[in-house]
Amino acid sequence: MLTSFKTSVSVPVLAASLALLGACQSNSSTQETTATTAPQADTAAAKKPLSEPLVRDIYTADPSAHVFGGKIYIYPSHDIEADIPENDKGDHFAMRDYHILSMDSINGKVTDHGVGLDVKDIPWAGRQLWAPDAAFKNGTYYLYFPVKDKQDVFRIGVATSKTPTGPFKAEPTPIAGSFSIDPAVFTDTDGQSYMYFGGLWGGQLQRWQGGKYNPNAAEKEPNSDVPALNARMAKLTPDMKKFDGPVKEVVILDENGKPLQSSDNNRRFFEGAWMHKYNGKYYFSYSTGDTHLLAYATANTPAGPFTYQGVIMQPVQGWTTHHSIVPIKDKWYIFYHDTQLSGKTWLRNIKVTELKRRADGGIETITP
Ligand code: FUB
Repeated sequence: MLTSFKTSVSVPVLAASLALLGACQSNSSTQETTATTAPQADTAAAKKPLSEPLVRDIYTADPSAHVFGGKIYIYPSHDIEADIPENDKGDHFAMRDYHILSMDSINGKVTDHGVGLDVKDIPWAGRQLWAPDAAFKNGTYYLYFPVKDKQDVFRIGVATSKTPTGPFKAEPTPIAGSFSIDPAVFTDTDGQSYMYFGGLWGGQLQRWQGGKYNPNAAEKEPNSDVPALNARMAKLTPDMKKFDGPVKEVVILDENGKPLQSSDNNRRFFEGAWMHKYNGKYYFSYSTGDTHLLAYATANTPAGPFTYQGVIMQPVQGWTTHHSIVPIKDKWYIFYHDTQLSGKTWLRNIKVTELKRRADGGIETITP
């Protein structure tokens, strides 16, 4: 069960043991068992994480990084201690605002620009400001954010600013037709922007079968041999504030061209979508949730269908894993988070490391 797993991996040694084992595991209960019986090999390496937290005076997570005007801007969640017990719906992630961060270079100083958007300034919002993303077009910066509305249903909103660090002003209503969590906005080389979004369990995606919210639907997706529930994507209008056309499913196929199954926890989409383009190919990357991997699939068009390719990052310390991938100068970087500073799954810290590719464009797996 999710809650007990979270508790069981809150120390670095077990997290590193999981990292060695992650890709071979078939489901979350296997992972729990393996984690508690894994030999503590490689102890020295296990104690040293691949990279250090970018910020230490506040807790940050879900980093969406972008380069605007030659500078690196990071749009993370701002984790807080709300003293809410952990559950599978993620109520303990009770964030209330966003702090926007910037860096002149990858190893440079990180500046915290303070609160860019507060939940109290979003007219339709109820609670839980989760993973955001940002975009720039026609002289305006856009901040996309998931938050529960006053009926406790996750929707996606947009706020605008003339500067990348805000303050951002939220539109009076959520984006029409939006639902669930974790918006990631990708602008293609032809200028068309798309939003990828969705998340299972606490992200409520499984409650949106047939395009309508069902408050009585299960809290989790079916763990059986039926096609997996997919992330969603939609074109954005030129003003970046609406969906331009229908919401579509981001279908991920296996090596035989069959849709991934719901029971395929090591490969199916769970949350935390990201899109980037490399050498003309579209790379859709995401978290596998209860198996704690960052995985990716590729396609020849932004709408897919995508074909599963492999693991980008083995499990980090903490239950959630969430990332963004961005080119900076002549290299590619992955921004991600773990719980190195707190050991608590809801108090995370963001990090960055280089993303390396094989000659065929495949991504080398990172052990964090
Ligand atoms: O930060 C809250 C949620 O945790 C995010 O929306 C998910 O992607 C996971 O990182």
